[in-house]
Amino acid sequence: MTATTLPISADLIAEANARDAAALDEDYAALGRKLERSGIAIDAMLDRVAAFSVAVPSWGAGRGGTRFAKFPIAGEPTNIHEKLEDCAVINQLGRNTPRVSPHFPWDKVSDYTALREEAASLGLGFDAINSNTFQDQPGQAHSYSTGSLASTVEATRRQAVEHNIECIEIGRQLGSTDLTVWVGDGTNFPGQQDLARSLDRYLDAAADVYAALPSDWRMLLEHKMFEPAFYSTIISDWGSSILAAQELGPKAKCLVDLGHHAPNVNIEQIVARLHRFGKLGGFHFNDSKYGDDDLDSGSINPHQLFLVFNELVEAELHPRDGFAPSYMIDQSHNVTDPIESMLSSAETIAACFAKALLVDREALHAAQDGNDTMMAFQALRRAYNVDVAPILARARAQAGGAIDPLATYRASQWRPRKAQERTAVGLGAGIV
Ligand SMILES: [Mn+2]
Repeated sequence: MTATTLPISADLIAEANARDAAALDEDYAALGRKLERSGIAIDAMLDRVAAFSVAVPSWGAGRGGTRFAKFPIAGEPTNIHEKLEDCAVINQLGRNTPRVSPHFPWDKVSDYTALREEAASLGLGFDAINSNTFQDQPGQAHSYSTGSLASTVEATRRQAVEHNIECIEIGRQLGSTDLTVWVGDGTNFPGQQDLARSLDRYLDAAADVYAALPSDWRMLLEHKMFEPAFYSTIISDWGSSILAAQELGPKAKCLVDLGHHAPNVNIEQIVARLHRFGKLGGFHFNDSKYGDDDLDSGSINPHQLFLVFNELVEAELHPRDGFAPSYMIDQSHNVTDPIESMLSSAETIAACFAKALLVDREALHAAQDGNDTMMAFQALRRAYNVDVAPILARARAQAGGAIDPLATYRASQWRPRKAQERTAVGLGAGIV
């Protein structure tokens, strides 16, 4: 058992909580009385919320960028060790992000057993492994400039397959059980590639990766409509994703990134459909206004996030084929401190989960079956309108986290302290 040393002083958290405790007790009691009138025991909700968690991506700990620029902040992490430290800060204060989803080759080290122990010493474990065949690395034999798993070049496809297999091997050492595969393969011009044959090549190569999965692993296929390819993308939508997952086999599931759809698509319906066919594997949470904006979860459309969780709660009540979706934040923090964004986002995600739990399912189903449209809608609206913040704060505090995570984080002076210790990151552009 690895001894745990968390990065923020427990005394500082305790002092901050002592200031906020009386107000929280009052708010929690008031909400408890309100929920009790609807037959809901707040402590049971608290237990569900306390058990909820979402993974954070290692790359999310650094400032993201756009195609145009990146504006680093002083004290940003520059390697996986510093990223783990920052992720530990997020989990220590928020208490609902105990796992980090690493990315290879960005997070490569020479000793993964040591990395796993290092994470454990910070109170963290590892979530899904993300492979990367959407960019070239120094010294790479074959370029991915015209595709990876779907490349027309056999040696390139083999290289992409081998990279994914290496990711599985690393993941085994880190204690992961999911491989998330997103490929940028696609075309920028009509006629550039044969749309049918390129999918055949992808499916053949993906089957080679699938064949290397250990028995308890899953392969999560992440679709995305466009970018970097702007005419056609190989796994562009949930339809392509579920067809590929069905062809690959039971360990292949679909991963829904909230930003990877056409504008105004009904994502909660996609969630229900994927679940219906036992193919809902996981989520990348973020928000968007125009495209794959990778904005903070719930910052633009928190209602959509609530409706997604409403489907997830329904799915949990009617499980099919091992319902165990993996939840991860996938955002690009261009103008905020990534720690603050992920603290705020994890809270928003947990809040939408809590609100979905509050839906009176009996009333909802009765209204649906009786075609009482307004009352069905009101069953959702009543839950959405509840301010669940006291439940989230109580869950954090009872686990040793902060009642007010952002204020406590700022009081800790973490970033200014790290600015003194860490090497400055370079300028440059690039979406991560
Ligand atoms: Mn994603």
